[in-house]
Amino acid sequence: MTTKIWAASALLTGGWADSVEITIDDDGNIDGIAPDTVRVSGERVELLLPAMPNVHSHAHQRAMAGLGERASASADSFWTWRKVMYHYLERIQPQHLYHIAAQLYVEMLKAGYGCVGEFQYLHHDIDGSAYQSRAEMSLQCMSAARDVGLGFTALPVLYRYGGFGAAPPLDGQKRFLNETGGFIDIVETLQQASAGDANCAVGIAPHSLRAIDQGLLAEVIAGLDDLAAIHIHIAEQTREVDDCIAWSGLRPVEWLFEHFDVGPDWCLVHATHLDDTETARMAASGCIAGLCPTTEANLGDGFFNAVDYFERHGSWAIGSDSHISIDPVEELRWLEYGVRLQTRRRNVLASPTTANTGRNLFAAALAGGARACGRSIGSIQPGYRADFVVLDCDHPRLYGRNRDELIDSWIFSGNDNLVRDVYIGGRKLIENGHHADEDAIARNYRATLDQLAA
Ligand code: NGQ
Ligand code: ZN
Repeated sequence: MTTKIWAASALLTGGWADSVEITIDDDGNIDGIAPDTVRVSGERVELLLPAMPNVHSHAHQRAMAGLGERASASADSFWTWRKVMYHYLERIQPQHLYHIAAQLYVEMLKAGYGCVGEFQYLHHDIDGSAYQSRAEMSLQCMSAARDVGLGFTALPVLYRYGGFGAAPPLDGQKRFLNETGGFIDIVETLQQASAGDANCAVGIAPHSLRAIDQGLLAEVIAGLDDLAAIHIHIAEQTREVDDCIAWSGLRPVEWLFEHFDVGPDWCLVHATHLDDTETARMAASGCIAGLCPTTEANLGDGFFNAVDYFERHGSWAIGSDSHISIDPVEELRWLEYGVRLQTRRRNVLASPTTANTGRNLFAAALAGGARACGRSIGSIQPGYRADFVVLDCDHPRLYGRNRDELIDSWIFSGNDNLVRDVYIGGRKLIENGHHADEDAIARNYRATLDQLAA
């Protein structure tokens, strides 16, 4: 059965269109788009936008969001937060991860995210031994996404060392570790599990330059086919940059470009500390900067070099990372507010062709996010997934606004959630702000937290 949606206004690949009839095929792909069409049948919506990809998530951290905010005796930092996080994940077992991820993924859908890049590194049992399937934990995340209906790009994490120069791993990292063969097994298991599912893709995520060495990553890349994307944390903290220079004489992004063929299928997550040459190199390569402004603020990372990167037409995307905020609005807003506070100017991340800041940010994050997830999403055009968001245009924040103003007002005017409905692969999963299974999922989440606290 073919589904039809009729939108009074829709943001298509080429720009705004009115009275648009969208036909969706049985597989959940957009089949036809007919602007200026009188509505005959199909569900009527006011404003239809592509759903936003969320390119960076560590699902397990959803359960500890807010628990890293208590000052310790020493000066708190990214690294002290990491200790708290490592301690928290010590007890998480597969069924816990499933319920945490299901809750998280419902929250993502409700916020208007349509796909998640799950950067999953909690592979093994508590003592570091492999589960019966090495892919057990990543499969739990994949199942949660499929059950909830969220698009999913699995990014199983390659993790082998505790620091630059093949330093031995820390005790708290034993659940993360794999050699080449074990890691390839995880990726291939995920590829088999998702074969034929148009809502799923599989890439890889070397955790960071701290966690891999050149030979290991080269071997893994050579040993795998059909990867949706390669994601890596990079240059997030100044200490990481200093350690990289001390080890190799090169800055992290510099090192990566010298040793790997970084191109449009790479997503460099955070990339907070770039010099001018690195910024230019990233922009020219076509890789995606995976920006997570709320987590980067929360962890005290610093500011991404956005002004220069935007001037150089660099690609980028957003992620909710540690899940202290699950909201594309907040990520886009804080990206712009960061540069306003730094430059003491306004509308800094608008562009010569798109003067409306919110619209410019939204469109760029859709395009970069789709590519970083390695899927045909983020764009309303034939052949792409029917992943849509419908906003509540009667809400006082949006009422009376038109086209680009709607997106600007959504992103820059307040905090209540304006996402009314969300479709993934043509299925309406969020209706009037609710997911059909949200109560059961929330109950399981609470029971999981009780178990972890016991
Ligand atoms: C992570 N998260 O792997 O969850 C990291 C922290 C690390 C962020 N970088 C740990 N936001 O980088 O070693
Ligand atoms: Zn991360």
